[in-house]
Amino acid sequence: MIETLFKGLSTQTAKPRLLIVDDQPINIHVINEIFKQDMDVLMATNGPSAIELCKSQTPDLVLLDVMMPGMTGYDVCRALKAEASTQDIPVIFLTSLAEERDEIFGFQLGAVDFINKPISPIVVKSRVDTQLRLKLQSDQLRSIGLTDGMTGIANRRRFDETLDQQWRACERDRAALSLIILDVDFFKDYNDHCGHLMGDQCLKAIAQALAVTVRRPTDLLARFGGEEFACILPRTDGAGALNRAQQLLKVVCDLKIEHLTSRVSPVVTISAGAATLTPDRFKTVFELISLADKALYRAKEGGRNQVQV
Ligand code: GH3
Ligand code: MG
Ligand code: MG
Ligand code: MG
Repeated sequence: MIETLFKGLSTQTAKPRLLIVDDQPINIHVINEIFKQDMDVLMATNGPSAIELCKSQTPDLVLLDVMMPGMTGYDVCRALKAEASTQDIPVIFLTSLAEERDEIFGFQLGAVDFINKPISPIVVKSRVDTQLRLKLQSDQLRSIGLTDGMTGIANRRRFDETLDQQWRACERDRAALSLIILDVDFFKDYNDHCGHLMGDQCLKAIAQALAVTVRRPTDLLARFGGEEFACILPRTDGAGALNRAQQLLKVVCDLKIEHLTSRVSPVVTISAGAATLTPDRFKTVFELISLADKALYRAKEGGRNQVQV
């Protein structure tokens, strides 16, 4: 369950994934011997395939040779740091270049360490372990910073970041982007009648049920505000969003959480507003949020426990 709630963020249980880049297969072999027991090792013998592996496999650390034909290790590092999806992967240069200015240049490009060949296996292992520990800590901090503490789903910050990213991606691909905003019906009355602790339990149960339903890897469910949730659906048209919103209403209803003071149903229900836009430079994400918000308002006005678009 936690896996699904944290989808998109790196998991901490698997072996660390290390990418070794060197144009000499014998060098790769020597380093692989040090790490193959404890790590999931990936290998590349040139810059372009190293970059490709970073994008597709997101290693936790890259050990990068500098002198390679065509694209140098410096070029690779520069490319990784320029791209959002790879810029947080730590890079350690491993090179026979031993001049002070080479080392300084490596750090200026964003490397976290610089090791000279010939290597001492135990020193390489210690330095890699240190950087992996730091990487794990920063992944954990990032994950905490993007997660809602009470429900375990994405928080508002992650929602905002993701909506911006998906807006740009859909604009580039001329694809539709849908947004659903959901709000618990008569939740103030639920709190008043059952108490805030039960109210919290209710919100957790709703978040879990919604999270199980939002399954596509590019979709994101987030806690939007107090008792409001939002669901980002990239590459989804209006009909798809309506369909998904109706599903979300149903799974909450099916929880059958007793709500004796609701004026719409004997169990807890939610209302939803759905909106769809194909992003372009004349529109903004705020328009999409505002459209979904207005639709939610109509769902409330129309009697609650319903979807409006
Ligand atoms: P409506 O159907 O119009 O949405 O009515 P409502 O009562 O749900 O709306 P209102 O905005 O008046 O009340 C929202 C309530 O949600 C009030 C607030 O105390 C409660 N709430 C917000 N966040 C939390 C939370 O984290 N835990 C609990 N227990 N209650 C929360
Ligand atoms: Mg080389
Ligand atoms: Mg509300
Ligand atoms: Mg409400």
